[in-house]
Amino acid sequence: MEILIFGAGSLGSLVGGLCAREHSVTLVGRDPHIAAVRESGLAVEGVVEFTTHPEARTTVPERADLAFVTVKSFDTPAAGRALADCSPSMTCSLQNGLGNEESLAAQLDTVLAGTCTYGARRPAPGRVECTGIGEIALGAPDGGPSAAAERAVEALQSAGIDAVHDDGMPKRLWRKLAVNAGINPTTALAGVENGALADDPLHDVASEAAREVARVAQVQGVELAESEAVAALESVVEATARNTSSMAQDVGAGTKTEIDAINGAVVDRADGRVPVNRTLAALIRARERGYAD
Ligand code: KPL
Repeated sequence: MEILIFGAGSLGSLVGGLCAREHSVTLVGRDPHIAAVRESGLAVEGVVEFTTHPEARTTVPERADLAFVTVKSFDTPAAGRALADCSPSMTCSLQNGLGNEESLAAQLDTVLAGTCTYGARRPAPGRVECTGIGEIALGAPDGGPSAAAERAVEALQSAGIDAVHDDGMPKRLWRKLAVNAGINPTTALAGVENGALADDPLHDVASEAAREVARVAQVQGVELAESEAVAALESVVEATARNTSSMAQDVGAGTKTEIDAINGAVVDRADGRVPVNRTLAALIRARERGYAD
């Protein structure tokens, strides 16, 4: 199968590297990483170790059977426009936040929702470290069976990736949103690793944000209990205790965050009943406005 990875950051490079053990893979991203992969291949390190030689480009190729979108959520509309040029048979979002699938579906046919719990880090151009084996779940964005998701899961499994087809993706996406809404802004504002959220008072703030997400999900018809959202948050805090969340990395580097697709998306769908998410979104946006100073 021709697999295209749009966004060769840490997660995209890891998924692309693992897929390249079985499929023809094209990584689309930015130099200097792409130039390094073109020159010497992609070194996958950590829990699994091998070097592979996917095609590496800064623009999309002519065709693809399956595309994974792994860019930041604010770049999703541009990803959809770029991918429209090679019209993949199916496109799957493996991103943070809500709204990515709708945005891709405005440009592309057969869009799938996905989540990934593999851990990845990109220590240097041309290298990606697998920090933990996890699972990729794919399915129709609105739930229900999907023949396309079955085909995509088979392609991942044939490359040795733990992958499942989930016909309940809306709940999985809201549960992931609860985790990100709790962990990402609190770690970014406090400047701490994820594990710091195990203790009060940060635990209180993060778990209340997750509870609010569960309440909004319920209003949207998704049966996510508050206790399940908090349990998911606590298990990710424990499993990723030594990680710096993506938002903490963005704030540390002074780059744009995914606040709009995470806490901002909760506020937009909530009609004013989410004071913790509203406060966290306002504080992160204030930090972003202050970057230039
Ligand atoms: O998805 C993540 C992120 O940092 O964006 C978590 C799960 C919080 C891991 O750090």
